[in-house]
Amino acid sequence: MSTPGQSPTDSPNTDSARTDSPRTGALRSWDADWAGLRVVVAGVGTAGFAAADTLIELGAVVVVVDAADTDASRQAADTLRIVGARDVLLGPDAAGTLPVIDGEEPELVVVSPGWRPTAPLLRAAAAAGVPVWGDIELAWRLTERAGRKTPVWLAITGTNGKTTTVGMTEAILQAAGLRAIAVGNVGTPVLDALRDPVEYDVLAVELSSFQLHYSHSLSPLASVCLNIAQDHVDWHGSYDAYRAAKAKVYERTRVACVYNAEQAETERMVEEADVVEGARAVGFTTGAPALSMLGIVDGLLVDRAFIEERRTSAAELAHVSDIGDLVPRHQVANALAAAALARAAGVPPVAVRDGLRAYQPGAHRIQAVATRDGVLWVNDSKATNPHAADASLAAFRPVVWIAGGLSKGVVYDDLVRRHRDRLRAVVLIGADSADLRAALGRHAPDVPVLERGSGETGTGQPADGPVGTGASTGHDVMAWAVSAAAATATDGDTVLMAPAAASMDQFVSYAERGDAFITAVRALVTGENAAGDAV
Ligand code: UMA
Repeated sequence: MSTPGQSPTDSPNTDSARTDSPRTGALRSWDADWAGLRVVVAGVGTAGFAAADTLIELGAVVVVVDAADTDASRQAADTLRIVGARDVLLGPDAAGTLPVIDGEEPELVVVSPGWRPTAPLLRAAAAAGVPVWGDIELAWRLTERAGRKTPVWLAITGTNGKTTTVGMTEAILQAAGLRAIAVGNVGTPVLDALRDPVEYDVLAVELSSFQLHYSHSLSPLASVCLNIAQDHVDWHGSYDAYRAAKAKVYERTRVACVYNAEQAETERMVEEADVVEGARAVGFTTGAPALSMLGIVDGLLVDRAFIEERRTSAAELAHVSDIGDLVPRHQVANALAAAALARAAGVPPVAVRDGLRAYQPGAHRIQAVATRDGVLWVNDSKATNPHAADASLAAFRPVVWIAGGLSKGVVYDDLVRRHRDRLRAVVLIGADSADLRAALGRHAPDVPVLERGSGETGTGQPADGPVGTGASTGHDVMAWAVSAAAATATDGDTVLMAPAAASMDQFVSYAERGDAFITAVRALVTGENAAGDAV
């Protein structure tokens, strides 16, 4: 870790766009001079809507663009026009160019996280020297506001476990009597929390690699990168670029950079980060903790980082059973990370225990759905990459594995090699799961692979084409997959839907994919016919 006399605006950026101009550089609080600022907001989804709405409230001149011309985008556009957007432009053509505002170039682009840096509009902004911020950067600049409490930020990223960890952090902070909320990638934009009549003490902010890429001056109280493995390589262009985005979470941290002591890569990120003078590196481990770490001793979560006598003793925080029954190791790691962030914010040990007891895990993460004829059905739709699927596959044996979807450019060889011995069969979903199919062919040639319309095969294609082309719906796909798995699984097996891929090729979201699985399994168990077609 180093602490140079660097100003926030000099921070490293991972693309060629500017992060500030003299005008935007002065915008560092809600009360700064936002009036009349010409801003293009890219995207009218959750993040873009919140950004546009906020900027309009601040008096900026806002033009919003979105490639989608759908009922949802039109509805959002109508609302923004009513509240005072200068213009909302929908459709691929509109989203492909940088619009002028009142005959002049925009002074700022605020981009939604799903937009790739290579999008033509962003390239045009970079070429014209217009600063590009994400909605998180905008929220950071608006955090200070006269007459309101300034909430502190706890920043959480990682390839897996982010949503669980922000939820646990929120629960621990609330158990300590703080007004705290989980925001960011988890679903509620930070900007919504800042405008909430509730004046929050602490924001537990889940940050995706996309959001970090477009963030430039965040300075959280404490930060963590839970773990890192291949994901979103297609968006970032390379694993190194993905890693660089994740590592930004530690920049300018004020009190504690929390790292995973079992993953050296995260510790290296801390060492490389420019932090505020006095910030400490704090590790977490599912083993016994060294000095300046949180860890596990005799089934207890203990703290050797945030107590005075840390050289000689540890403070008891909670029992592993406070996290839940049958807690997998990665869940213990998430709880330790959440505890470290909350302790950095001054929370007492007892609140860690109370918060972990109160925490309700989110749906779609290793969720037991039903047992029928000795077969356990588990929904892990949230396993959108190999690293997440690895954790859930490791928890069961033998497994009928429902997998496939948008691979995002990752490789499956290690995952298949590690788990081939526990696989009874693989049911492939996804519009194009060629990468996974090929890895199965290379490393698990004896494991039957079931694909729609092709019976048992290692090479077949879905008979009725990708969903979304009018042939069938995501619910049909999942009903087929569940029925194929039911025909294969026997007493003692687990059917695990942990796709190791994103859902958007066949479903609206991982939540919809998980709901489709639950619906199909419940129909199977109750004997109703939910299957779109027979195996
Ligand atoms: N759009 C374009 N052109 C593009 C890309 C998108 O016009 O090149 C438009 C789309 O038509 C759409 C809008 O932009 O109308 C969508 O923007 P978006 O994809 O950034 O999504 P939002 O609705 O703004 O939601 C975003 C996050 N989405 C992504 O990062 C893809 C949400 O994370 C987040 O909850 C929300 O902001 C609030 O912060 C979701 C996600 O899938 C859950 N995250 C990924 C993950 O967890 O793996 C990173």
